[in-house]
Amino acid sequence: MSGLFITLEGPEGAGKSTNREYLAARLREQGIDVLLTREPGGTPLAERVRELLLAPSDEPMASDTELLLVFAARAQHLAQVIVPALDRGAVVLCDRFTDATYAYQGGGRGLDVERIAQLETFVQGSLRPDLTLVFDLPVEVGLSRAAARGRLDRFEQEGRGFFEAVRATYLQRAEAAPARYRILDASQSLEAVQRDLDALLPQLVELQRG
Ligand code: T5A
Repeated sequence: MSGLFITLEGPEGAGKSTNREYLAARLREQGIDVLLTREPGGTPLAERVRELLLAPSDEPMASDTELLLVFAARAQHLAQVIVPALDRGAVVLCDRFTDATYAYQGGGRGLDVERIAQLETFVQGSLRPDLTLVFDLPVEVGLSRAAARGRLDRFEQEGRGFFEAVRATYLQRAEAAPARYRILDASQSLEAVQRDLDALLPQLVELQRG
């Protein structure tokens, strides 16, 4: 695979969706082939699984069901979209990927990290992101941004402790493998976050060309 796999991560309301568009536009200005996608989702079938995962329901979803649905959607997304794009040499910018599984199902739900790691290898083989941008911000700031948009999805209805664990897991993972992660202060103004992304751009272009 000759492309570059970049993932955007962070707690709720961190600004990933807003900034992925910005980053894609900056990379395209450099003449780079960019594929913008998201998880859960990214293909029609995986988007249907996303609906199952995000829709509030009277029937509680077992944590193992949630974990397996996340990886089922990922298997489809990898086969249909991510791997072909990397094979043709594109930069794949993916809004959430397996770090989110460690953060939400591992940190938030408390599922065994070893089980997540086994599924990661089963579904992805040796494929891992080349670079992960973590949009970090205090939980209450992110939740208030998400709440301002109106109706909350199934995850957004969780309590504060869940999201503190999500945030802590992202930061622990970034600390454990600093070469792969860049942490951005997402509590700043949008303009300031985008200045930080601009500062990262030369590095991303070099990674793609190198
Ligand atoms: N999930 C996902 C798992 O549990 N396991 C997994 O393996 C995966 C892949 C997906 C959900 O699925 C879970 C995690 C999630 O709960 P999602 O829609 O991808 O859902 O994720 P969310 O975090 O819910 O997406 P959000 O849209 O809430 O957050 P974003 O994308 O980080 O934030 P964004 O860009 O939509 O911004 C939110 C609001 O804040 C404003 C924006 O204008 C917008 O209104 N904003 C700012 N305001 C002020 N200053 C800034 N710097 C701002 N940046 C953005």
